[in-house]
Amino acid sequence: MSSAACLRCHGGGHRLGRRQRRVPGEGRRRQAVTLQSYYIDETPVTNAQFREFVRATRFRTDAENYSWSFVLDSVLSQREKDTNERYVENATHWVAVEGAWWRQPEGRDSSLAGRWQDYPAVHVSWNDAAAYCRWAGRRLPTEAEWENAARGKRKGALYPWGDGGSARAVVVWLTDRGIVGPDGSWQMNVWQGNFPRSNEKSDGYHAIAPVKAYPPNSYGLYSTVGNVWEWTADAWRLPNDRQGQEEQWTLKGGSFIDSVDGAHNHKATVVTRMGNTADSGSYNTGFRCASGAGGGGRKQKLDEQKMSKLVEEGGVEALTDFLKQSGQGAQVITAADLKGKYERLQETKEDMSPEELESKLKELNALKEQLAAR
Ligand SMILES: [Ca+2]
Ligand SMILES: [Ca+2]
Repeated sequence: MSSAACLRCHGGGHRLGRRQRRVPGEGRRRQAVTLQSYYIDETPVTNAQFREFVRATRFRTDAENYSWSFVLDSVLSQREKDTNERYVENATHWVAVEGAWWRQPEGRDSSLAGRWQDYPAVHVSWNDAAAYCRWAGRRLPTEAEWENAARGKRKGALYPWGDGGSARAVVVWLTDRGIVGPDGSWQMNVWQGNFPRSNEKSDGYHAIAPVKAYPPNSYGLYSTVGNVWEWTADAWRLPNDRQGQEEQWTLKGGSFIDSVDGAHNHKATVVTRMGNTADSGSYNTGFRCASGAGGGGRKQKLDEQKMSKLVEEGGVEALTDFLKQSGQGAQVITAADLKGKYERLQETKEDMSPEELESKLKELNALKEQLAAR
């Protein structure tokens, strides 16, 4: 297969998200995780790479099976605009285009001529991305792995190049954050102007950009924030009122339709996230591969993991039963473990409802009593 440059990321602690106001629709933030070392591709999977997979396996993508996919109207030919339906309520700029799939990103009268090597494969669903990874002997990165790699050496930063200073005026704001370099050059592909009707393209691209159009971050990763959304291995937690709906998966980093300040669509940063179903793909959806033993990426001692799961599913009673049955209580929780749990609670409590927080505190206090009773 054509070589995808693969970068090594060292393991260690990572905090998902940022200590900031919750963004509507972006779900819960601020989780502390410990990552094992892993490898991640320097760019999203390109059209040429995806072609090798399809040639080798005769794989049919979800977009082909459905025979259509969503495309932004401003990239369509007049013929495609006239012949296809718009049926996304409140988002009529997304057109359901017959015959749009990864080889024909803008529908039947488009091709990948000139875009094989440098452009990301799009109209890729989670199913398609996972199949590619299996074929390549790789896997999708977890959300924490993706975010950690996108931040590079700048831990806790909102952008691959860091954070910048305070906002004063738009231009200063952009410059401060490194979104626009000192020479006025942009660092990522997002949308400037009045979405979806006008696009000033000051970053050089109206829609999808080549994967190396902008500088890499300190780990050598390109095209993380903006350009195309990227699938991860993590399930998306649906809000309680939507439980029972079809399972969703987490996408990271935003795309070319997003904005620097959240004035329209998402505010594009390394923590930007959304969920979608496994068969969904569109004109701004791609992925990159990872590998390494991390798998789930969340390295925890087995006993602690089991303990958390027991508490989650059956409350403290279930844990007490387990302790009794296993006779290994002393190894299951230590004072250090408990301290760690309190610390993690301190970090994540801002994102919890009062009820959630109260129940967590109750659980921890029960564990404390249990520990004291030994
Ligand atoms: Ca752009
Ligand atoms: Ca992206």
